[in-house]
Amino acid sequence: MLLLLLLIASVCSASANTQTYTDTDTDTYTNADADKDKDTQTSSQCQHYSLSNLTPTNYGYTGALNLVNPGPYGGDVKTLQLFVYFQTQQIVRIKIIDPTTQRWEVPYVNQMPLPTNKPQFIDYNIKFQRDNFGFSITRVSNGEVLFNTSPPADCYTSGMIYEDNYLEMTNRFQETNPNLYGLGERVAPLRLQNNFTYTLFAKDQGTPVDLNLYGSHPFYMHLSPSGNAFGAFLLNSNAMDVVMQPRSLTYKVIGGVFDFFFFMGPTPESVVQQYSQVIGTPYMPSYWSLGWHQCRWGYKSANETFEVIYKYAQNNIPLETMWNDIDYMNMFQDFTLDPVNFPADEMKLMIEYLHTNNQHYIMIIDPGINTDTSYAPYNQLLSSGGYITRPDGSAYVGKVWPGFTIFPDFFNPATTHFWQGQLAAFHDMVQYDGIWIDMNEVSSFCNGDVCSSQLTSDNSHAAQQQVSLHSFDPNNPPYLPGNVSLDMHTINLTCVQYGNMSVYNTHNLYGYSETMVTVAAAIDILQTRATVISRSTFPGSGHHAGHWLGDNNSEFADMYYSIPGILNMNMFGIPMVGADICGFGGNTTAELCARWMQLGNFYPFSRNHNAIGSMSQEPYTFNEEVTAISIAAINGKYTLLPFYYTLFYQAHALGTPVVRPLFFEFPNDPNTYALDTQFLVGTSLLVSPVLDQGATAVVAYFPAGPWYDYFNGTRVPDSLYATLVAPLNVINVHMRGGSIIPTQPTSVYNVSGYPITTTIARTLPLRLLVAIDNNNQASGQLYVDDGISPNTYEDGQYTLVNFQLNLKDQIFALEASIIQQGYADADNMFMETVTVYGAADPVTQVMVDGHGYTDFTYEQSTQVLSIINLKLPVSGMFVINWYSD
Ligand code: MIG
Repeated sequence: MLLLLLLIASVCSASANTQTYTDTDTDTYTNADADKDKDTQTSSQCQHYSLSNLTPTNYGYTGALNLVNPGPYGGDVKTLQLFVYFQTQQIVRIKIIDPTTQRWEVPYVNQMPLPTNKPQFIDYNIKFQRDNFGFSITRVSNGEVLFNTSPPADCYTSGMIYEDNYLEMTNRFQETNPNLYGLGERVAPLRLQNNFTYTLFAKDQGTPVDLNLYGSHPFYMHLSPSGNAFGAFLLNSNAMDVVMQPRSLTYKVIGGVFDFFFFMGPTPESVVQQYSQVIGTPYMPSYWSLGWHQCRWGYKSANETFEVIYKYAQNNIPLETMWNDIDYMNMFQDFTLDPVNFPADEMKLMIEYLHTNNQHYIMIIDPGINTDTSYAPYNQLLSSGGYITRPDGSAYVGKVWPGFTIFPDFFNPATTHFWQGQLAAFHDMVQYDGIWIDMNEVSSFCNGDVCSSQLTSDNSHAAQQQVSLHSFDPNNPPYLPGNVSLDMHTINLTCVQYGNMSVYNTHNLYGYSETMVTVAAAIDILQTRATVISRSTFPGSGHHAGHWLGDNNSEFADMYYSIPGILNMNMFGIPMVGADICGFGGNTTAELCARWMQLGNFYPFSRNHNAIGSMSQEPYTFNEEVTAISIAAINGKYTLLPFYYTLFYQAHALGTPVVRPLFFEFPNDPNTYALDTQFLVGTSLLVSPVLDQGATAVVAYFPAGPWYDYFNGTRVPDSLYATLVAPLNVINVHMRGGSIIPTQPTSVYNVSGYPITTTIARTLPLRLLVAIDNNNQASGQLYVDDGISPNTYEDGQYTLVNFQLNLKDQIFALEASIIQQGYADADNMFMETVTVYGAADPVTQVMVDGHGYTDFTYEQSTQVLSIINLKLPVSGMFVINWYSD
């Protein structure tokens, strides 16, 4: 023992040869500060690589990394190549590969081409530690170190390890217990723990807290003590652990390459926007998909499904989309109908009825194709060759709802053709409007080759062969992320996909690949935007489709967890997201469901969904009170659709999240850092739901305001925390001073006999809500297009209006200016009401486009000004003035 210590000490003291590389030739690019990192140590026990030949290139740097000490599991790569790409002023990519042997790299996801030269300005400074290799990234504006992989002298963090089946890299933090977010998908509070190991590996499991779930998102955001945000994305699809310690974060990845994208922000919003430049901005959803969705597992027949539609209408509850789960299928086989309970003629009538009323229909599709030899899709998939195989080329057989199944390989072009053909043929029979893809982790009721007692002898035989052929077991690699065999509830990771891709590498991409293929097929078949939600996701999924958070339970705690759940997905570039409203597993209660209907109608994606065997939870099943609360909640969402849709335009055009945590807007306010019981819609609406059973009040946090009650405009007294009254029929929502939001109030237009849908809602007169801030200003936008055609934004077929409020010479001026005028129907949309919150001085005069206007009311007690009976076309500019004389 003593000898060992002496040895380490002598090795350490022999290593004074510290050097930090910076790009000294190009001072514009780096604030060269060569010898700042004095705590460098070489040849220590934590050294694995040294850097040589660091060379500036047109786009950044390249260099060679040479192995010094091997890592723990063997197969260390002797020489690596380092690339640093200065992508944009705020984005730098650092990639480390084996130049002699091609390793697995994630296809499709990265949308950012390699730079050919450096940006003129950059916000980061990259430094390298030559011996005991590591790199660090510093924010130029304030010198804070954002990411630092250089091991310090005392080796409390180790250098990079790069082996055949194990990659390790540690980032040490400047501060202790930093504020970190992301690393999903999981059910967890918003702010990550500083002493915890997070596993990233797509898995079908019933949403246990803190464990890895359906999607894998190796992205995190770091909010520095300075209030600046930074993002790190590791483009890698292999299973990994991210080990959090108070002063460091360690990636432990079982394959692929290190391919990092770093985002300088500096605001949290800009970090997400920059991330979206790499993974693709969110798709533009169909307008109708923002409406209200009703689903459940366990609608036993077309009749029962139709009854739900009917009861919605009877109770005057808006219903936009009716869904069916796997119940509709014949023996759970995709692309079939149960001939007894869901006969084709009844389905046709039901969907025609829905369409006549401007309503929509979506059903589930699972990936597994049943190996029933009399089932045509099976034979077609077999003959296409587009299925996942064992290493010997034979079809891999797992088990899902229909029994034994093979799995389409969505990376195979033959499968694209197969899938599109099936979906098209099925659409001839069932005129669906969107597709719900489930079980794509990919989920199997087997654990690899162990399929319970019904396991075919074929499978176990193949399994034995596998193990004897390879000593390396991909299902249980030497480093095992999450400490659970990787083939649990999924297919054998020895399987192979198109082009000899190994499922060991592609597992996390199954849902992503199915999403891309399904969305492309849906666009082709429907000739509209695709409305698709997928359970398994990966970075880039949000570029194509939406997501629901999976199998929660009908518990108040699960309702709370839905908030960090939707906020995380918005950080991951998947803003079209919601949780199963009223809860999936277990029995809900009238109280929980009422609260959840109110909260859930602020999710971007609002769907009530329930498990088979649980008590019914459609909004009309409880009592009149819950029915009324639900109608108000859904109308509330429809009223806000112009606002939500504008937020989706901003997401699509700029990568902006639709809903966001409070720290995004108040990054210098530590009270917001762990706040996940409230959230913001856009930057303007603060939602503060009741999350506790029996509560009739909620303590809400109010960061710097002013804030106004969204519903009646009264100003919230300036204090940090307020106890808000919240009887069962109330959800507290506040509007932030400085914002302007477009609405289309629906509740007054409840024409009986016609269920309110988004089709009707979007024809109603508009109302502008203006909330004045402390500088007497406010601003906002309205985006309108036809809501359904693909590429309206790309083709300029939209109208975009900016609203700006200013005060000049005691006169307020609200101006609408047209940014883009490409949607002809905007001429037929009219602004009818302008409501102003925080009009402190009594308003006596109003002018519209320079003419005196008398149709207004001013309420002194609430300081609300309402200008009514206007008829201002959305496609035209206008100026409204008001003042006291
Ligand atoms: O093994 O299709 O998350 O929403 O209702 C369960 C039945 C399969 C899981 C989905 C859930 C859906 C259910 N599915």
